[in-house]
Amino acid sequence: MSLKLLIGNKRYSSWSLRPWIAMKFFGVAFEEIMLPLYQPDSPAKVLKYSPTGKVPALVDGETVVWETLAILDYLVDKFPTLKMWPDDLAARGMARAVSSEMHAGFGPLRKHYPMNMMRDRAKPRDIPADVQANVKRIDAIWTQARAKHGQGGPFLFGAFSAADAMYAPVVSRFSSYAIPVSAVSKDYMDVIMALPAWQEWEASAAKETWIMEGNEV
Ligand SMILES: N[C@@H](CCC(=O)N[C@@H](CS)C(=O)NCC(=O)O)C(=O)O
Repeated sequence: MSLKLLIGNKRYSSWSLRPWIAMKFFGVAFEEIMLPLYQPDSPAKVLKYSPTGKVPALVDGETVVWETLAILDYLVDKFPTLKMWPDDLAARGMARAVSSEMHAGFGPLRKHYPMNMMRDRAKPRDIPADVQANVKRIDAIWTQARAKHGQGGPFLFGAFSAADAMYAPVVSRFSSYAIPVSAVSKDYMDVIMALPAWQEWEASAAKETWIMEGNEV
């Protein structure tokens, strides 16, 4: 039975992008079930699959996995040959640490700069101090990962890993809000945004017609 991935609007659903881009990158076949969020009937529709009423959720037969990091780890266990975490123990430890840091943190960035893939990039915003601190930390994570473990390829830990999936929505935010970053981070962002999976997601997001109230286009 094929895997089903429940996701939200591609323009806005940052959490959905994470397992989606990982599954696409690693060639894991799945059926995409897109449920538009923020509509009056959205919670009831999502609750049919996901006990938290949130997306993403992965359905594998009778098994449902929710929470993004848990979904990625389920895929790691189900498809061990795909090597979704780095092989090297030190790299793997750091990849997991920075992925957990993403999963649990960066509240100011998430709150003030929600993902909006189609945002007009010509409208830069002032960056509040708490968001700036998040940006600085993420820039440091990307720079350190690339310097310590990035020799084998252009991604954070060389080859594409779950850590890149976890940070994909940050790439979108830094790009769409024109947030200045270091040259290393800028190069990394260009690599992510050039991925065929990224372009596929972005093309679908561009076709979405529902615009969140109060959100800049
Ligand atoms: N901790 C969750 C967060 C999931 C989440 O907040 N998803 C948002 C969409 S990006 C959602 O479903 N929002 C709808 C709602 O809260 O009603 C995860 O890791 O998957």
